[in-house]
Amino acid sequence: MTGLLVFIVLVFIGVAVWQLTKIFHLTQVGAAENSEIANDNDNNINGYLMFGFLAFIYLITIFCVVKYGDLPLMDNSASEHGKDVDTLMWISMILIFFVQTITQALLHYFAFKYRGKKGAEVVYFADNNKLEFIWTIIPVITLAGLILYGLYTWNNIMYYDQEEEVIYVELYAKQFGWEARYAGEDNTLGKANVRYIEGINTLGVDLADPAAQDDKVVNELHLPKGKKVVFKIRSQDVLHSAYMPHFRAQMNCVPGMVTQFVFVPTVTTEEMRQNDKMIAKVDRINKIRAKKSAELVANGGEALDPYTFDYLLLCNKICGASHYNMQMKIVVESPEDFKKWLSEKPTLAKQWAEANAPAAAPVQPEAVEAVVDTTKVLAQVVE
Ligand SMILES: [Cu+2]
Repeated sequence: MTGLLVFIVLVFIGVAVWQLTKIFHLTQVGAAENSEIANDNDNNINGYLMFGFLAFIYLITIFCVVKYGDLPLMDNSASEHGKDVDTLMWISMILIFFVQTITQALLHYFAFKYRGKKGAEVVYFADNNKLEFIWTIIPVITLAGLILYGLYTWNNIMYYDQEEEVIYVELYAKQFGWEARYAGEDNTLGKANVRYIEGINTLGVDLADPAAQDDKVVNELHLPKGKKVVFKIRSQDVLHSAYMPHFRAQMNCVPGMVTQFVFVPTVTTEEMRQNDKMIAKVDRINKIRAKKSAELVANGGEALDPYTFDYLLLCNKICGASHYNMQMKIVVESPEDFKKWLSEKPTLAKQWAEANAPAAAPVQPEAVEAVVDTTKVLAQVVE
């Protein structure tokens, strides 16, 4: 709040100074040459400032690459197709970096070279076919190559053979959280519709559907290493986006339709925790947390727990006030551990039956009183 007030005050001071200078200029009318027209000195200053700005954008780029270059996820992927996405990303980034470095230098150099000079003549020509052909055909070829390569990669990622052995998992998004449903023994997800949402059946599973009888709903996503997982993605309310950055996977969750993503996880959570780069990242996060903890403790608060790495499913579409906190933990483990974990989970049908079982008839309070009264009467009789 203080920051905002200081900012507003500074803006007002700026406006006041600007108005004062204008008044000052008005009082000078006719006194000297018209200072609104740039002279050679102004043009020279602006020409050199162009080089200054060029140096600024180069320096800030170098600074960001050196200081934050290890933060983007561009290697270390934890899925089979991840390497393809990373390669595509690297090619795009190198290309952009190369083109941007050259074009920015040219842009600023020409702004300097052709800065205003008194008496300079301008050469005018309407068009130049050769030039236009060159600067159209180069981007066309480059972009077409990138797009075709991207499409090819995307189709490879999304394709799976209906006959091969896969695990079906449903991801269900809603404001603001995730749930997952496993298809069970029959490996077929039962039908679901938002109209069936009731009580503990938060996904709206059609419990009359035979395929739904062995479905299991969980709040933590477990995946077996090396097995192909087909995600069927739904949303209850608004557009969300299922984003699993470490697996290079992202797909929109659209209310009223089922979207899909397929991948094979290749690195277990434990293995990723042992990865050198991941260890360095976790250390870095914990250093920041330790600093924050010291601040919190100094102000009478509680220290933060140290961070340990976990895969996450995040929402990557701004879907409302708590969007930032819409996440679910993902555990990648050996197929044996995965089987064991899943077998221990109850089916939704069983949970539903338990939650809706008719409760035992409660004891009526009047009946208790009547018993007490009878005891009293009996006691009196005995006396
Ligand atoms: Cu969301």
